[in-house]
Amino acid sequence: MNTLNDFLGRQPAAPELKSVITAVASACTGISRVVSAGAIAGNLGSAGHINVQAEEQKKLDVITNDMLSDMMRSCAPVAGFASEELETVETTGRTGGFLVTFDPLDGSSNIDVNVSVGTIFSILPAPAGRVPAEADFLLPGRNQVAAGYAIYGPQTMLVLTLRDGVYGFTLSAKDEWLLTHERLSIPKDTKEFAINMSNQRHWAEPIQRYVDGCLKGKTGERGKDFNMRWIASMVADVHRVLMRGGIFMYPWDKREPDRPGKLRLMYEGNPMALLVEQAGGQATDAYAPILDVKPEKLHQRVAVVLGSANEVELVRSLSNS
Ligand code: AHM
Ligand code: MG
Repeated sequence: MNTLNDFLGRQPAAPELKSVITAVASACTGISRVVSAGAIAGNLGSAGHINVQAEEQKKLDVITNDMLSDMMRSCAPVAGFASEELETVETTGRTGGFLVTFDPLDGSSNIDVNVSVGTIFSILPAPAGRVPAEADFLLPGRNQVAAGYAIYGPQTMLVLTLRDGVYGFTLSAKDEWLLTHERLSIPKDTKEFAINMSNQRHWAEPIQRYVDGCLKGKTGERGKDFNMRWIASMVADVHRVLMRGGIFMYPWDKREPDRPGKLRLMYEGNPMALLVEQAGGQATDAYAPILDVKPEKLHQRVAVVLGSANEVELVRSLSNS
């Protein structure tokens, strides 16, 4: 079976980009071990403080952020990085190469109940000839040169795009990433939707209408029954969409009207949108492609509606009408 190294060897990408991907994958191998050690290593539970997102940090949020940050500091082509868990960007003093943004442990509310979590990453070009500033990270997602995630589930997998299709690698018992899934493709139609239904009363009217159609099933205008899934781990929900189709939504809602959504553009929205588009799906903020959003702030939020193209298109047309 081909390894990640074999796969990267065949890609036309710059060797520096391949080293960044190898470094991220290596950090994810280590993260997989600390996540699976759980209570044995005393890794579960709260870290006892609140992060820059105003959310309670788990011990594993801190541990995994440190692991990825250390890896980025020692990876020569990385000029700077930004994490969902860190207030500001960190520069390495090097110039050129790449910027990396990451959510070190997405879905961390699930850690203590042993449900799948993941690491999400996005790789952007760094400016040439100078140490990057925070503003250099604020590029629309279309500028990503690569993106992906690791999922720590029944299997640990790395799902990756270098802008030419989406590939899945499974971590072997010998800590090798083996190519197990080639050119993932999201079917255009689906009968499966994922949304946190407990927020229903807060949604905008077009989202209410769309989900109402799914709930009415055969008896409503959609004329078919739908199934619902919500793991509360974006990585796990998006992984299901990439494997068998579906629509995943975390829309804007009325609870905090000035906040575009819950999920973060730079660490969650953009990398997942690139993967989904590369697999033939669509990824929007309900109105327009996420990859075209011009970031204004590092920790900016975004509404997310992604997955099977015909369903995402239906939400977009309801929202724009
Ligand atoms: P996190 O990065 O702090 O883990 O938050 C993001 C997570 C996503 O993985 C998931 O889709 C969402 O938050 C779940 O939110 P909710 O608990 O409102 O259902
Ligand atoms: Mg997250």
